[in-house]
Amino acid sequence: MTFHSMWAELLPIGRDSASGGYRRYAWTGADADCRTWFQEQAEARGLTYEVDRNGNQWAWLGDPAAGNAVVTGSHLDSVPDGGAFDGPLGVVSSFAALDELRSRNARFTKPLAIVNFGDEEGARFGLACVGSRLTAGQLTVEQAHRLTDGDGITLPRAMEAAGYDPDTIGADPERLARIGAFVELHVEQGRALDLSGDRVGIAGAIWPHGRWRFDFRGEANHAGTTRLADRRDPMLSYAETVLAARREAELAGAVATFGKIVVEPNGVNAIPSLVRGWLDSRAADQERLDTVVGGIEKAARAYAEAHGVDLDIVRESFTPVVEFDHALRDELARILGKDTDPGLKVPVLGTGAGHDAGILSGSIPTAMLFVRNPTGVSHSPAEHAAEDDCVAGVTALADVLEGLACR
Ligand code: HGY
Ligand code: MN
Ligand code: MN
Repeated sequence: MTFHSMWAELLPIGRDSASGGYRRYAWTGADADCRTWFQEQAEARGLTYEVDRNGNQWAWLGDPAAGNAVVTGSHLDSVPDGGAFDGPLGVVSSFAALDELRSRNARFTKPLAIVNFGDEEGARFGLACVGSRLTAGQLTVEQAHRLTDGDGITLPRAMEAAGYDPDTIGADPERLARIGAFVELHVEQGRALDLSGDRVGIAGAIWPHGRWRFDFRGEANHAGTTRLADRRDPMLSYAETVLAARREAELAGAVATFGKIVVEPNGVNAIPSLVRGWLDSRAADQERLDTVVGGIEKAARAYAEAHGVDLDIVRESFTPVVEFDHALRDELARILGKDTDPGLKVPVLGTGAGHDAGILSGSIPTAMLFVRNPTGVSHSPAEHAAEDDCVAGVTALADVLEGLACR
């Protein structure tokens, strides 16, 4: 199967016809269809297919127990109305790179595996990278049991409904101990490669980032009959906090986003009783991130007090800065630079986006390849990468896997 035909097969799964975006949320029907596709790809290639205790899918070439395995892959789930590339490009490219290596008659000296990590985006339960966090022991079973979607369905019940056993979830050090290196290919979520004129880059670091929930609680009342002076309107303090987030992020050279909001009772003619907003904030270093989030929290408390509104702030997730393994990164640069002019180096890029490779970097050597995105747009139906660049990404991944697993 070519890159093109695999891509075409995945393309309709979970795509909303009105928005053109993807709604592939963990443990839903669209996710199940993506998983079936993964299993079929594994079996069509004679790979050993397995699902680990956290619901991540694996396709093995060689003996999984032999150790020092080279693993590649990414995720197939999406944000609400996400693009086609964030995640799936890495999984499709992994199968295509294996096909390329087989056509080169590559002689593997180590086991090779392709992985689809579950629930990378956290669109349904609010926490990103659940599959890799559980595996790495960065999310406890108790914490995972408390994850609940917007309809009140817990993660264990959602897994069960999708036909998986939630009683098995938990840290999986034995699995990680089998892996010598993990390389994730991903569409770039910025324009650095477009600006430098390169098709492929290597990841240097991931910014520290997190999600905070702000609950502003006021008093529901009639929109027509309640005097302005008598209101305790949480929407006002929420709105002022959104502006403060922008201001604090600009001051610190960071980013801060309120992208999700729940309003109760959510009636046109009712002053809200609750406004719940989620802050996503990221910065190049921890100190800056602390400054931004601290500034936003302080402003939010002052606005809440001014409007007679109660405020609770909960940090729902946090990922510290990730510096990818320098030795592995240099190895990738050496492999990818060997056929080019020594003056032409593969660019090394930092990113504000989180990835399973970042989560696993605390346990095993990990690295990432980025493929050019001509507009930089991501987490949107407009996300795009040219097919030529995707194919260049497959070749680069095949070169890297050959360099790591065939020596
Ligand atoms: O960066 C994110 O929001 C997610 O982990 N992809
Ligand atoms: Mn993403
Ligand atoms: Mn992704």
